[in-house]
Amino acid sequence: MHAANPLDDPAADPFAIAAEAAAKIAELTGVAHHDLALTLGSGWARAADLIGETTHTFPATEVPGFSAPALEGHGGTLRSVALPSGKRALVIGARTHFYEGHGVRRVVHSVRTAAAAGATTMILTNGAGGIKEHWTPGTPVLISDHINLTAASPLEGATFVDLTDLYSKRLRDLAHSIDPSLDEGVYVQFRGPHYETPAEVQMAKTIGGHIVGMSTALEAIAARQAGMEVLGMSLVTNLAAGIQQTPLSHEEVLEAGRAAEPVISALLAKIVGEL
Ligand code: 8IG
Repeated sequence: MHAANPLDDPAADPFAIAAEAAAKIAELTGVAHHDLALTLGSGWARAADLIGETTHTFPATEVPGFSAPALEGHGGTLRSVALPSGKRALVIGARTHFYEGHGVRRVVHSVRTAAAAGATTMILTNGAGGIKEHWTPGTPVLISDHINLTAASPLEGATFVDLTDLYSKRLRDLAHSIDPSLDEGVYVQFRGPHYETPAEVQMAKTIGGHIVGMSTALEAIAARQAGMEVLGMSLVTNLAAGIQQTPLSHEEVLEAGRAAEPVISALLAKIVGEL
């Protein structure tokens, strides 16, 4: 059994726990202020090695509010990285997914912790299914906007937050200046953990979606609430159900991620170098 997570107490203040988590990170790293944060999803982990020099690596579970990793391929560590620019990056290799059923507070805790640690830029990456047929597995796509089909929100009470330009046009332009061939798409977050039916993928396409996944949208909302500038990138590891002719497998997803990892990680490192 794991120790109780403080976020599971409905009376707890999630922002206070994020502040405690940030204080713990400062204590573990000796770094009082991180300038940006990256959540590295399936296929993106190598980027952590390419953006700069890792000075500290520790299990996320040492930090208040973080959960044990749920899944192979989802690392469970946090790192502090010194960038060549002199900036500091917090690399989050531990993601809690909405489908785990622990509630949205836990899902967005890493983002709130990054904000409490001083980060003003949040880079969210994931592995996802592609709806456009020309996106072969291994294609990176910039997230231009999202459709949140989880029926959940990280915002509690009458908290009205504007989501126009949630995925920063400035940062997308910067990414394009590094790789003009990068495509953009609207990310559709489903609850999962099952993949979509072909009919659900057709629905996502009809309502304006281009990429389907199980993360990121809720995290991006929390990042915006915290006043951060968001860059979102998906690695298309598979064509979404019914777009590709064969059934989806988690192994296929991991393999596509492994194959594309060096290329997309180098791309992300170049983008981070320009921030
Ligand atoms: I990797 O096809 C990956 N994650 N919802 N659908 C959803 N999430 C995904 C998919 C996919 N591929």
